[in-house]
Amino acid sequence: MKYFEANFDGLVGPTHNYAGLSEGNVASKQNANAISSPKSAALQGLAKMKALSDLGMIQGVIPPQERPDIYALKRLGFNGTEANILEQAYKKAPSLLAACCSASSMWTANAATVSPSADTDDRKVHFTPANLTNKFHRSLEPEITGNVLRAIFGSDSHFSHHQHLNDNDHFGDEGAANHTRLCGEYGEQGIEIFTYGKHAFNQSMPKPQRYDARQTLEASKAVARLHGLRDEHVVFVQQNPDVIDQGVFHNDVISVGNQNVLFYHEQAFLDHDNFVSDLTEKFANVSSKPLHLIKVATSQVSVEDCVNTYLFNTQIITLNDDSMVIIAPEHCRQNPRVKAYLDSLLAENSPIKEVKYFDVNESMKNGGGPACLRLRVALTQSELEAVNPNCLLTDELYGKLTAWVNKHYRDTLTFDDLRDPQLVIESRNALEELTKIMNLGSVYQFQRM
Ligand code: SUG
Repeated sequence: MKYFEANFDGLVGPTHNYAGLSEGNVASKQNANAISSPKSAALQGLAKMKALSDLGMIQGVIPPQERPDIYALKRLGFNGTEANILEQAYKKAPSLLAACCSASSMWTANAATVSPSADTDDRKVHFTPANLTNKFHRSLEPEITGNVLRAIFGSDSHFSHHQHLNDNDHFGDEGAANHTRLCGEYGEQGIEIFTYGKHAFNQSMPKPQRYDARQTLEASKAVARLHGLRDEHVVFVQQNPDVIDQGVFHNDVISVGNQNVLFYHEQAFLDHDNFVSDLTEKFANVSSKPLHLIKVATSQVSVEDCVNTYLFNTQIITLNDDSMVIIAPEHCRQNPRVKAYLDSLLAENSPIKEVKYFDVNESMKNGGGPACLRLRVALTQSELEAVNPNCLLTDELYGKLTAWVNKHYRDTLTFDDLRDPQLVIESRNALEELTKIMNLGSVYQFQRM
């Protein structure tokens, strides 16, 4: 049987903007109120998807959500016509308007946690949408994410969909951004690493002091239970609270894995030595392949450089010839220390043979690198055949989506533009057309009313 790792990238939505909504996310705060370009953002994302597809990877697309989220504004007490709701929110609660317009569903590493069928008790692929409770603008996403995932992975005999965890900080869950799966081949039993930032019920355990930890141990354990994972195939590890306080708001800003490679910074994990011995032992029980732990020292790359360049928010992909390639943001090439490190990595005898750099600057300015933009789903051949084919990138779909973006998206967007009622109409028209292109059915609220 053949196995694949598919990357499902989030298509950037028509309201992409910089609102400084994410405390603890350095780029989001630094670029607050900058002028965004929704069109360039979406085209940059599509260019990355096309490049991976051209490399022979299975590339999927996850559609954006409906924004402005008029329903959220109504629920919070704004009423009247939609134009009125936007105007009132703009005047009386500008932060709420910004939150309800965020295109943040583009970072699909936070859409859900996915466990492939090789790891689960019932041998189905399991999906749990992330509740994203820690940030208001992101907490608006999970329900529609669930609809969208069902529209893409519809077959009950192959896929199992769970409701997102309880909407409460005790179960704060940020999805695959804090979840890494290591394995020999994608279709073999793997080890799933769940990284958390704090304990919810035991307040005496270490936690960051400056910024909130978004993911709790309790949430990670609940997802592992829901997915039917066995204890011997799961590792729970706490993120180093000090790095969260330096802007590492998700573990995928400081660590990334692929098959038998874990690429990470020496400061990433709280109890590094125990973590490594637990992982090494469990990995050896499921795979005969050697485990490559590529640990980057602070003397090679500082945590600050990691946060500024997203060295670890890279994708490590395996090409058809079994060599591994790092998909990195341009920022890594531009930073001399990080570039020197990556050059030295290529000279080493590791599975990583090449680094390819991509311009995803519109996303980076909100703290989202190449890895934030994708949700990984390891699939068998028959599971792949059960995926909605209109959500898998082909040259034809790429052409259609590029034309769709050029037709519907604005070149620039400022905070003042968010109160424009025309933006609601534009966004709905765009999504209505997109649901037809991707054959999604009625996943959005405006289509169900
Ligand atoms: O949740 N930024 C996102 C970035 C998510 C990155 N994802 C991963 N690391 N996997 C966040 O902080 C900023 C929106 C704004 O400020 O306008 C934002 O939501």
